[in-house]
Amino acid sequence: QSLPPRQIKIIGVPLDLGASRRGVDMGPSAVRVAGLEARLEALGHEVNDGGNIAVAIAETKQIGEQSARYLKEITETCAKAAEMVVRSLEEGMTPVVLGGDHSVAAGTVSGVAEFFRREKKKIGLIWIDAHSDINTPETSPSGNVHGMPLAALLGLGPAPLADIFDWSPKIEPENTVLIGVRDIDATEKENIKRAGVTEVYTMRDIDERGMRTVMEEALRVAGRGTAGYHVSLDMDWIDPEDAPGVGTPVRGGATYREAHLAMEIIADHGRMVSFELVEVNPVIDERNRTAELAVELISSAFGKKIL
Ligand code: 4U7
Ligand code: MN
Ligand code: MN
Ligand code: MN
Repeated sequence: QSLPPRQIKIIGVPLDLGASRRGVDMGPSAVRVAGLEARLEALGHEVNDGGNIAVAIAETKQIGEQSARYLKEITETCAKAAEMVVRSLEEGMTPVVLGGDHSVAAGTVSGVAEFFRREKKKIGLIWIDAHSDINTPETSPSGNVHGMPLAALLGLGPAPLADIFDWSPKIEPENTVLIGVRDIDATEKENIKRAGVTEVYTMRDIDERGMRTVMEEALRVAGRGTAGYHVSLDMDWIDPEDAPGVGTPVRGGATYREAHLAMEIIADHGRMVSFELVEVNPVIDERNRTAELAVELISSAFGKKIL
């Protein structure tokens, strides 16, 4: 049923310090309860669940600077996640990171980039999100670090997150693609230009050109001259009708089938080196349906076919 079987390492990161709405720390649990491990095994993969990384609880910590709340604790968590990702790749396993809020991506992608840097290779990044997450503490309207991970990975800041493993930037703008964006701050538009990212596929591009064309182009760009790419999937990319359990819902997202098609095309290309799924919020979900959709989409990304 699925293409070449993989050894998959699940890494839970119950982090909610990067978002203002609480509850995404329960995301990894909700996705496990929805049956992730069994579904991936049914596809022929070997799955090892590494459990959750220990994360600080907001109530026990100081907020720190309002321009990037809990940046210190988030950086510590991201550094741990990055180490776990490096170790998984060293062991020949494909990391599947479960958030938590999207600030974890600064750790996950740093880990993947660090592993391939040792082989003198670059990686691409497929950022699938309603948002562009490219604010810095200077430009952020909210001070929420989950709006900053892409800026960190491209080397714009915040510095502690950008400098995990003491080098930066982790990804080149020419191998970075954004897919499905529909809510970009004015400050982020400038940051996209400043970073030199040109491959931004908005929901309008998907409407006009279709998901298939957009994905084929995006994967080509992310894969050009790289060892492969990391896929970072923010569940708020999907329309809130189908994914109500997210912290920052935005109307006009990908449909159920568009989301599956995107994942199916990623699986067909076989060049994904790691995957992460973030921002599932069980507190506002309806009977775990967003987590169930998350499991379905991960299955499609790992080779589940209709026929
Ligand atoms: B998510 C926002 F201002 N841009 O910076 C910000 F609109 O990981 C939202 O994509 C960030 O869910 C959303 O706070 C972060 C806001
Ligand atoms: Mn995001
Ligand atoms: Mn988002
Ligand atoms: Mn193709």
